[in-house]
Amino acid sequence: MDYVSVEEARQASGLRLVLTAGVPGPWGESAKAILAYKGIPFLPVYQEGGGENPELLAWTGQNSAPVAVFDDLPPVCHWLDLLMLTERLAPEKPLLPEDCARRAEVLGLSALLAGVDGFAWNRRLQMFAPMMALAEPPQMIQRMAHKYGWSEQAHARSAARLCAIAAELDARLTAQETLGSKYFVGADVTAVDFYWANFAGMIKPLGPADNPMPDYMRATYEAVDDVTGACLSERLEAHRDMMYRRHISLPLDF
Ligand SMILES: N[C@@H](CCC(=O)N[C@@H](CS)C(=O)NCC(=O)O)C(=O)O
Repeated sequence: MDYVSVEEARQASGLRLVLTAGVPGPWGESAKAILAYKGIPFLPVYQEGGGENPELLAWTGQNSAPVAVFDDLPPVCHWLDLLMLTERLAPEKPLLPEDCARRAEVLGLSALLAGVDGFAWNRRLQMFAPMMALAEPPQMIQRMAHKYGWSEQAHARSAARLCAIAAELDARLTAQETLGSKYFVGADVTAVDFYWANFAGMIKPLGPADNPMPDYMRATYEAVDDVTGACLSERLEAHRDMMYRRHISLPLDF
């Protein structure tokens, strides 16, 4: 993927999407998959994972990725605001149901996956742990550990939290099967299907041909303890694969 700098992006109009360059950041990949599904083009903008990213901070008030900036609207960096922006830009391919009860289900399940203290958040705490155990953790890890709530206690409860969320998703799929649906909510694909497909890779990434992530990152993603590994049920994995077959193109490009 060809990235422009923050400075260049600030001069441009239309949709700009700030992404962690060179790696498949799970929140960024979710945003890209949703935008591609909806047919919304964007200009990719460079963020250095774990870096200070001062230009990004000056532009958007924070230094993580992804961030979406459309024309002169305020930058959106939270998964929900980003999803709502895509709904606004391409309402003809909705990923949130109109029906309020179903909409609440999709948003609630999405928050369990993408939100603070959710599945991806807790899996990330686990990924920091080996480096946080070093006498001098690398600066970039210290920075991210601080931003993303790492502590011994938070890490200690991460596997239970991850597994509880995965069990809830598995139960949903089981119930949906009896209704003849392959998706988490209703009969059609929604945002939560996209989040799961992307976040499942934090436990079992797609192979190198589909996901050419750097070796160091693959090693971190694949280092999963037995409890956490067991939460990826066959049913959840099959859902992930179905999403790539039907709705997300491969290989990943980052
Ligand atoms: N703020 C986003 C999540 C963003 C996020 O967690 N980004 C991570 C992806 S691993 C990131 O940018 N990490 C690299 C960094 O912080 O420099 C949301 O709530 O949707």
